[in-house]
Amino acid sequence: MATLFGSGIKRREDPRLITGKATYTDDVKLPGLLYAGVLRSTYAHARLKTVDVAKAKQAAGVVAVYTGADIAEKVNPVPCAWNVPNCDLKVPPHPLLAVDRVRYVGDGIAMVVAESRAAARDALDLIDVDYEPLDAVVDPERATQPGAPQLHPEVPGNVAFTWKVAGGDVEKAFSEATVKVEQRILHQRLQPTAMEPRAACASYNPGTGQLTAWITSQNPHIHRFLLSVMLKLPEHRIRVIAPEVGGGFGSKIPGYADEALVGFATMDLKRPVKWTEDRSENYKATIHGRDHVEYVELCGTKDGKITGLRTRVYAGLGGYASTAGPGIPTILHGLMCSGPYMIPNISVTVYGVYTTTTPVDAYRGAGRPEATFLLERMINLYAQKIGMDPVEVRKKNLIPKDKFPYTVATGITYDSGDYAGALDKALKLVDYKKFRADQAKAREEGRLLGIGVTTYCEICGLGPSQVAGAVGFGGGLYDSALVRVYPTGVVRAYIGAKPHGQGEETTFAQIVADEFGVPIENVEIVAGDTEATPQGWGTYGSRTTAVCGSAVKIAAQRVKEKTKKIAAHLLEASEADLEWKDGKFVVKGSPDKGKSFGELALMANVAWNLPPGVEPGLEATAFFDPSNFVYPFGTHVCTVEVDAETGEVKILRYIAVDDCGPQINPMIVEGQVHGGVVQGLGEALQEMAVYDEDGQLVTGTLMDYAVPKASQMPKIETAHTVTPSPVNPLGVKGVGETGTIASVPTLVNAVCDALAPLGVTHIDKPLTPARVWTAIRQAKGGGR
Ligand code: MCN
Repeated sequence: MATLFGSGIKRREDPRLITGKATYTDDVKLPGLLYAGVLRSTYAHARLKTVDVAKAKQAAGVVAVYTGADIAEKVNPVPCAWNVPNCDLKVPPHPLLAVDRVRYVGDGIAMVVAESRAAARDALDLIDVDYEPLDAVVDPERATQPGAPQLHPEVPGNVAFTWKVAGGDVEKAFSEATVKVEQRILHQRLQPTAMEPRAACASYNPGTGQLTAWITSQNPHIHRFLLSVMLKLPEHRIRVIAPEVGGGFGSKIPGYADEALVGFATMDLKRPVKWTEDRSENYKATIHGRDHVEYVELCGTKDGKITGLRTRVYAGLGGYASTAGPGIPTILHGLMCSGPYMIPNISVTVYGVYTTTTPVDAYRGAGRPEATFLLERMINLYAQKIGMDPVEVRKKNLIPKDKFPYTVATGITYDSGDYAGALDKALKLVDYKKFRADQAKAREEGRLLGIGVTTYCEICGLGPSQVAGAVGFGGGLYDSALVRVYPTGVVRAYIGAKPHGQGEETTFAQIVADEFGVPIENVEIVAGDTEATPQGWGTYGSRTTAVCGSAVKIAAQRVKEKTKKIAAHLLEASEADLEWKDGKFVVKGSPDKGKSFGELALMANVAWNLPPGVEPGLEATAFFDPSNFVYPFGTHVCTVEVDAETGEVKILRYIAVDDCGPQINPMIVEGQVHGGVVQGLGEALQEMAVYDEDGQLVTGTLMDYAVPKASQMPKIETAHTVTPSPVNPLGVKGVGETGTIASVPTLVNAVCDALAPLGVTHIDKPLTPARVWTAIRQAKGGGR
């Protein structure tokens, strides 16, 4: 029987999504439903002198208005759940509604609950807030300098933490090195733009004391826990349902005040309450990503051997520490600063800094795009300085495939890899030598052609729970599956993770259908309801397949072991004499004597004739905790032509060679790579959150925030290599973030390569035509 693992079947979730038959949080309608709206600060930093809600309370249709003072004693602040140790982390309280001070434009001040959405909106305008404006600071480096506005009294200098990791002897490496390069690198702040903004709907049953909350959530079990903390309600009284979620990209991981406020209001009013962001609100009130200022130095020999890397990072956290905020620039960025290279001496210092901006948390790639970008940019600068081809420098420093498991200087151990294999494949696809020859010819004609080659690896498949505990993550990082077989032989797998666009409804069904030899139509994957699914830790960090998929596989195997016992009993054979063939257990040598999975499912469930000691029913649960992270890798190549007159960048070819181990569904993998690359090219070319000096978000609408459009994107050519991971039973690695991680330096290096003859060495991303044009003018000695 042909296996489904490896087959590019169409995503089963798509028909309902693209025909409008899916249920999102905002589609939830309950009898007596009320609508909430949140009044948000229009100042980046201000004292709240008075918040007068009298008029709003009187307005037509208004049922309740809550201020920070009203609820302060009844709820707990929004917790930060990644308390990175050994860095003197300071997490000042983040109240659900501001009490005496606001710290970013969008900080919640009051919540109105009304009979209709319009009434709630109108009433927000009637709230009179008397602000005493304070100075804003939006740049994380400037926020640490003397005289900068201070956000939290308990955090002098706005420095929330100082985190360091070091391996080898970096001082010695730099003092002995013959070649050194340095660069200030900016990872601009980005605004996650999921198609569906955040929403929450909650209903409370005063009889049972049970709260049900529908939330746009990437991790319902984490949200249950966070709600329990914020609402002071026992966890078993809370059911979180994440219906269809229209994309998250990290922004639907954190615990937010708004979701808890909806829970609070429904318990207070004993009527269901719903709140849904609009896009402008989303851009202010939902987390942002990146926001690093880095000072990076790299040293090496004249013949291309890298000997040291040192970076000092100012990582913006926003006005408060978001759920995973402190873990991203440290664990997911600092520890990944060796990339796929053997760099014996590394030192990373990260200052986590509060600024009067929207809180920063995980955004697709979270820390790893920043680490990959700085390495890949520095390697190109180094190659330029020593006059060596940047691909040669990479080849000289890549970790060879026979060195795995390999421990890098930052202390983490990579599982498996064949970095040179992926590089060779990509170079062949682009025909690197020919491109260099074409480029030389084009240069003679005055045309600016460039090529960028990124070799990357990333940490994902998060991860072993023990490590999670050791690095201060406030939860486990195992995952779970309950595989239940019905009497008629159809199967449901209830999973702990919560896919929200990635396609596991299809890929996990492929795993189960293969295990049982049943058609995929007989298998359904259920996710996103804490009442139905076993404890899991969510979909992020490209972990779902490696961790939760492994739990699915193991649970299915357990079910199958039970059916084997029953088959042996019914066939009056010993288990050792049975073999699995074409969806049946058959007696070896007598292929006509067998029991199909369907027959065994029925016998297990009706329990008429079970072997002694075997319980009725057919289901199994597995909790899988991997022994290590997984480290996917690959090489991305981009060729560009730059118009020196306009600064416009035209992408000629984009090639992505990724290795995520054996691919369950190559079509889905390709889709993930495409999506990731497009997101990364958005970061490289045009996306940037812009605050003015007063802390106003200038890019607060889709008119101003430049999300890439399909028409702007190149054809993306994909290829892969297959290097299994030894740390999970499927051998898989993650692929959900590879595109965002690899594409940004690939594009920027290609443009810098194109402009090298003009003397341009570096341009801060995003590479808008204006920036490229200015860099060309400045390199030519002209001004702006
Ligand atoms: N897959 C596969 N074979 C492999 C590895 C993965 O077939 N060897 C498949 C998986 O089974 C799954 C998909 O590829 O269908 C991605 O799986 P995985 O790499 O495990 O990533 P996760 O499911 O954990 O997704 C998280 C990742 C992250 S961190 C972000 S952010 C992101 C992303 O996925 N956000 C997304 N992709 C997204 N895609 C959509 N549509 N929407 C988002 O919000």
